[in-house]
Amino acid sequence: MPLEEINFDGIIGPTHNYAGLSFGNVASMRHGGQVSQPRAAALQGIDKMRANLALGLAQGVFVPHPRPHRGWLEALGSKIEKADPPLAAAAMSASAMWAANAATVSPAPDTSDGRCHLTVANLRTMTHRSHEWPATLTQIRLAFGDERHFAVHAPVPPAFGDEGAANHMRLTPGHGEPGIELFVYGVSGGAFPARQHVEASKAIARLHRLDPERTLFVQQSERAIAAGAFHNDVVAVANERVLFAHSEAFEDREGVIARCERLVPGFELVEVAADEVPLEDAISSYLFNAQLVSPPAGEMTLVVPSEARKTASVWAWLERHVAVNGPIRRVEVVDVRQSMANGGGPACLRLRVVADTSTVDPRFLVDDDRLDAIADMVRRHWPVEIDHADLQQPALIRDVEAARAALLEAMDLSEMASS
Ligand code: SUG
Repeated sequence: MPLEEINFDGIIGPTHNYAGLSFGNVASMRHGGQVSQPRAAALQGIDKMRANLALGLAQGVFVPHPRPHRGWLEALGSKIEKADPPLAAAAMSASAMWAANAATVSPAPDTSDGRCHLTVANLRTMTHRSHEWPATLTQIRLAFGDERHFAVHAPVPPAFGDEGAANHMRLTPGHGEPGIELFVYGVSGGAFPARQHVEASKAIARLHRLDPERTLFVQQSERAIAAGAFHNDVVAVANERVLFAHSEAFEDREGVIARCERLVPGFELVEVAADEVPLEDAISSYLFNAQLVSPPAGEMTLVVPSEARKTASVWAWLERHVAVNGPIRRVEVVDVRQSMANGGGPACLRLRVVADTSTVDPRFLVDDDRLDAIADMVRRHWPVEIDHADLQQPALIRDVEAARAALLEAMDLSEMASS
């Protein structure tokens, strides 16, 4: 079987809530304190996966992590029932749903040992995300356990923040061919933290045995981080030979373009100028947090969140450019509003892995029937609503733990019950 791009989406967990935990993430800060709808959120995520399947794309999933994270609270000398509310909220977060932050992936054609390398992200900058990595590592080791084809690395040491594929892009003539990899790091972002450290990016490039000649380290613009683009995938996305980016995404715009032109035959830049779509509109609409995909039988398609349609400058830009000129030929709109309210768009919800599907543990791959079974568990067990003031209620905790256990059983993954 040939190598193909597989999108692994995080199934949105039963504790999805709005606790306003992510400083620098404008949507999370704005929606903090609102009532969330975990069941609707998870069903929206499943529908997005169905849309990928309908395009003929291979689809995988990651399962929600155990929440509350009892082990993390225990290590802090606390318990969910008694923890201070901010600590309890961090232990209840469903943030592992944003699979783009799970790991950085270098496909086999780029690495010197011909295996696909994955390094789990340490996510050390945000408290509620810093404890995700052990469960992510367990899951990635299971899904990509075939060492003939995959090399899975534990996170780089927490001295250097790493946010995974959200700050990594790949340009290639075709997914199964050698590509160039761009690691986008932050230095500062005004009042907001830069989450990706250049030393973490460099370490991953070394661990993944990438060719230094085909590896770029690119600084994210300070202005983008300060405007709320806490990850590069909020202002740029790459697919095959195409880089779709905002003109203010990178600190050294000309340098990035020149190097891509030199290294990628047929490189195409689709750039959105700041005078057509201001950075703030790009960030609130998540125009760039789109899935830019190449369906096997179709034309390059941009899968945008419904917020893009509601933002006048963004929708006008798409109407003016897509299918008129350039390589992006179609736009698909998906509704992931529950995730968007926490700053997670269509691209945040998925991790791209280039692999032969027959080398992946099949329990992590889905078709429409498996999605039906997952949706059934969601409808039966996911809470309809969560008020973040109720995060420590014993009845809610009992329900969300039972919900995850039921899902794992339905997916034949009960061995992950405690991890
Ligand atoms: O890390 N939001 C996530 C959103 C991650 C988006 N991922 C990518 N851009 N790839 C974050 O900021 C909000 C959680 C809360 O407020 O409860 C949150 O963690």
